[in-house]
Amino acid sequence: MEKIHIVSNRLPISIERNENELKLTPSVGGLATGMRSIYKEFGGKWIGWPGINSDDLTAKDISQIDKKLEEENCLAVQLTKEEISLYYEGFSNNVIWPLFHYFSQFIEYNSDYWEAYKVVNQKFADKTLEVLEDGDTIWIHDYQLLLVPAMIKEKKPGVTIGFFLHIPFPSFEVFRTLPWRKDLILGMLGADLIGFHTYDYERHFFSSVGRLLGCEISFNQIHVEDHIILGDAFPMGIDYKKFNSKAAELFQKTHHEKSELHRELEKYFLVSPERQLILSIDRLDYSKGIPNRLRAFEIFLERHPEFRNKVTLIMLVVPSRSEVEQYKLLKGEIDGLVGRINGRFGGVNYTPIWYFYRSLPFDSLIELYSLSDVALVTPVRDGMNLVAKEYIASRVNQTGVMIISEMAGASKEMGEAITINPNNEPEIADAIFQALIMPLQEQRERMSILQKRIARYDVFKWAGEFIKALRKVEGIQKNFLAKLITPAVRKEIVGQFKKANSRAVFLDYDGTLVDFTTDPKTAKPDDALHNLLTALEQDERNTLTVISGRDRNTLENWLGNHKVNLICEHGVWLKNWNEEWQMIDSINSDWKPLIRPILETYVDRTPGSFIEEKNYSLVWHYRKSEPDQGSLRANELKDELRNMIANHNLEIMEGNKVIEVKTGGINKGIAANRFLKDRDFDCILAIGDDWTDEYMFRELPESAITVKVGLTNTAADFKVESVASVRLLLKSLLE
Ligand code: GDG
Repeated sequence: MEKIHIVSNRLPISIERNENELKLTPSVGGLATGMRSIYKEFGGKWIGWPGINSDDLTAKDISQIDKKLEEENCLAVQLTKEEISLYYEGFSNNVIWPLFHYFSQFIEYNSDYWEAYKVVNQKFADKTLEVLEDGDTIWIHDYQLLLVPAMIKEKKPGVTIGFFLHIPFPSFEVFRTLPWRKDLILGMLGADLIGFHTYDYERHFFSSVGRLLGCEISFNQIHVEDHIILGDAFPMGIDYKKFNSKAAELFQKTHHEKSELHRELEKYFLVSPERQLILSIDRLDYSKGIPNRLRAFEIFLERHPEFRNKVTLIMLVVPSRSEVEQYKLLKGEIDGLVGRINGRFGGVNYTPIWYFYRSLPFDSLIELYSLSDVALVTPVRDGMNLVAKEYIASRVNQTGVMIISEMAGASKEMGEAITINPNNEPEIADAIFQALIMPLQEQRERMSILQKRIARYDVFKWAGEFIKALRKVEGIQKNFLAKLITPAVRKEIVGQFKKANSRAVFLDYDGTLVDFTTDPKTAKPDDALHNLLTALEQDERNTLTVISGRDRNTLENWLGNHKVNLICEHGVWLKNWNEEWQMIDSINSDWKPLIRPILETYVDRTPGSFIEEKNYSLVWHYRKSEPDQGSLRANELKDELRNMIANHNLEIMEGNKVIEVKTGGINKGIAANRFLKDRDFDCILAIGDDWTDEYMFRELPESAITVKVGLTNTAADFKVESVASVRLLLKSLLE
């Protein structure tokens, strides 16, 4: 059976030493909680660190652990204390975590961390390779293992790999500061599908890939050599039913069956029916905005004395990364704030904040969710935040108010919650007030919509959608590889070409015969190209035509000495090699004064861009501009022009980093077919690289052999990767 293996830093089970015994406990944290519900259905192993240093273990312990984990379908990667300190606390939590959560001031750039990160990632990759069988799929999780996809792909190129990032991916301006930024990106790109919680993180990732590697990205596909990688947003869900039914079950219990916590909480409400509880649950982390939340609660109590004695904040802070200095400092800050607020507003019968610094069992968590009137979730950055979703799922009677930070991925799915900016403490205080006075009817209206949404897109749906997308990318890759010219296909094309007695060869120029340069004027043919054309044109059976968007003068200057026909400006002009230029169709250019000022505005607004004027077209080039800004402006420009072109019989052509406006009814397809009219060829070969060439691929006779340069989708029969591969193909026609 085809299995899916999961790889993550921590296993869903942690091993602890209790006196002399090794004890298994469920791991806390978003990833473990979410994935625990599904991994057994995948039939594979879960590979990860069991949470105990291998230095403290004897060989007997290790075999005992392996046996216990085996029963849970888990496989341990053993890590020493030093590895944990450098790879996990060091690189993962002191470099990537702060960087990806926009806390650059906490980053420790330390090359020892980086070296350890590579070594440990390799350990995870090797452990995974040990259990991998043909046909298996791998799903790797999170920021601690960014290099693992490429490490596995290198050894097993055929395996399908999914990767999911549980934390935000930062904007390029932040990501670029990392010395090892390119290595991390290349590591991730070993995967076939890369998932993020939100579209924003996905967008940031694409922008970093584009800026650092300059590879082709179309829609949500990245092309790196002959590998296609799909990126997409999959907002992680929770096991909704588990939370909802547990909450319902707790309500059914009699007074005596209830836990001590449950009874204590109920006692709190017995004093006065006006009493209300606000809940806050997080791992101890600076990204969670705990101090902001406390200060906002303080402002609220200051502004609303009528709520003192009536509102309590229950704050559960789960210990996490307690070895890291920043976390120790944060703990101190929180302790101080809690003390200050309790000291300021508390009394004999009132403690404003009940503060627990520990983790609680699952049932207690549900009791807190079910009995709190408001959930206060205020992270300054959070990939998703599952606590918010769990609170919603646990509200069996559909009351309760959710206050959520707009910086949490979860806020994107919670339009009915009260959203706040976590840095605006007075705004949070207002939100607390609004939540506490919200009528029950309104609470139910909002909560029922939230519940429907969270219930529908639960953790099973999330994982299912991810796996579905992984299967889809396998299909895309197969399709893509099917068109790529392999040595065998090349041989076949050459065979067909050789058999023919008259052959028409249409060649685009930029991006096909020569590589792009930042300044188009410098993209002259080099000696190797001259020699190649000369060799091809010496064979009487070959009719060569360079078909380009370039203007007449440039092409004639560069290629005039060859026995090559020239078609310019996408088909406006034709020059048979031994004749004068002729216009293929009668056209006018009286529209130019109308369009030029628009393009000029875009030149002013987009540094590095410029206008090229051809006889019958105007071109806006943005290759030299900042890439994101260039494509953004290109889209704006297309929109603006779209309204004008219909009235003037114009056409917009989008080439490689160019937008060209030209008279309608002319394109390379029409031009190539006009050229073929009244001539007889028994083999037609056409090669080109961009959208303007797609006209040619679509409109040439079906028997033509069409080849696209580049890896994006195309109407051509075949693809090659680069100008070098075009030259190789042309060279083999001579053999
Ligand atoms: C990362 C990302 C993303 C908490 N305290 C206890 C306990 N928990 C459970 C909660 C919840 C999980 O831990 C926390 O998940 P979050 O999503 O809120 O936060 P992170 O741990 O930072 O998770 C985050 C997540 O990955 C998933 O992709 O949402 O943005 O930072 O499930 O219930 N569980 C128990 N006792 C506790 O005291 N049993």
